[in-house]
Amino acid sequence: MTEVYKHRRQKLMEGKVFPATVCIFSGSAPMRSLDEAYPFSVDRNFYYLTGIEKENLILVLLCTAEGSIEEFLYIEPFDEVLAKWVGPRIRADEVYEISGIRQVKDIHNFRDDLNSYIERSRGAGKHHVYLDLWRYRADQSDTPAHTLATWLQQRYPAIAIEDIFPETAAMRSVKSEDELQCMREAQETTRIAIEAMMKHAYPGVNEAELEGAFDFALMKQGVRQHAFPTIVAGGANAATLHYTENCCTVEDGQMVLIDLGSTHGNYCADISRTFPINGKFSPRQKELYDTVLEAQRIVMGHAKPGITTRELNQLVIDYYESRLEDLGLRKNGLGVSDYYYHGVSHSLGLDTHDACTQRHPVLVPGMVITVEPGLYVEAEGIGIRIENDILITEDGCIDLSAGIPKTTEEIEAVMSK
Ligand SMILES: [Mn+2]
Repeated sequence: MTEVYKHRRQKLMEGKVFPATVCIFSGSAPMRSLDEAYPFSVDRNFYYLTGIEKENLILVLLCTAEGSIEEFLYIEPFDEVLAKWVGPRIRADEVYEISGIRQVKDIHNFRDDLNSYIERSRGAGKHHVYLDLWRYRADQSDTPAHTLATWLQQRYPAIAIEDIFPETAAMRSVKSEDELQCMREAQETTRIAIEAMMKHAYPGVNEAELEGAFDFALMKQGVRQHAFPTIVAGGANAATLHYTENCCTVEDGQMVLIDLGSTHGNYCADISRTFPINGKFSPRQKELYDTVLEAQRIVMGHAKPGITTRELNQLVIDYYESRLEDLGLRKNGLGVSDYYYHGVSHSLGLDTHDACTQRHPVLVPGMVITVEPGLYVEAEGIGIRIENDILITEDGCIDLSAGIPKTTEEIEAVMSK
């Protein structure tokens, strides 16, 4: 794998010329309360370029005057006492073993070193410093990259600070065979855990118990990391798209919507299924369910290079438009947007809503996206979402989630076991 990370770093530096420096941070877990921190989750760009999952590390790539690339990893010094309490910090030989980076430096010298990189390039034109400056919300706290950008701007107003995000996003949005292998593994562990959960279902079960059945089956397979917080939503709870309370009883006759995923090597699966808690679809449930299933089939039939996710979503809207009357849903002036109010696809990878170059990307071979039409009829206490993950190929797509029970017959068969 070392070669994979090396190759990615080389690709990222292609076209960059002296003087230029790239700094990518691994991040650190925010504090939760008193002496307790939130679980650490490595910065996905840092992981993509190094394969290392430790806190407080900085990757530095720089172009030299001679036209070569230098690679450094800044780490915290090894601490014997800390090692006894929370485990060892990474050592230089491990850094090399995982990432292929030979030059390991003390993180305490990072800003002085940065100063010398900038100083060294004096007279050689504008120094470009590339940082991942992605920000999701205006008022979210600064990342280490934002803090560094502010610091650099104050001290070196003549340098140019650039956002590396579009470049890492472009690289990450097309998956290699190694990455796809991880994604297939995540699909398989998710499939096994979903089937375990379906078999565990019974009228009167609590949503939390179903979540527990899924988690137990994942942990039995050695998986501890979810792609995102699991959604288990019985009856009308399913109309709340990101419902995560998972604490209500699911009564006989109700359906339950699950949206969840396992991970493998930090690559995510993102699957939604909807099933009747008593194991048997009622005629009305089946009618609505098959409508969503057909919408998904239509999207998968059109997913190929050249089309955008916005166009795929329009296919769902158009199909629902044609079905609303028959389903008895065109009443009180209600339209499709009252029953379906999210997009059908997003990019999937190291992040569940993966890095993407555009909001509605044009599909290219190697992209992995979700296909997740939904239909939410709150008045009937029914919310349905069916979500599979697909790989875009040269002329169409491959359904990576094909093994996970989906038709009403397949689901009833699993639940009857
Ligand atoms: Mn999704």
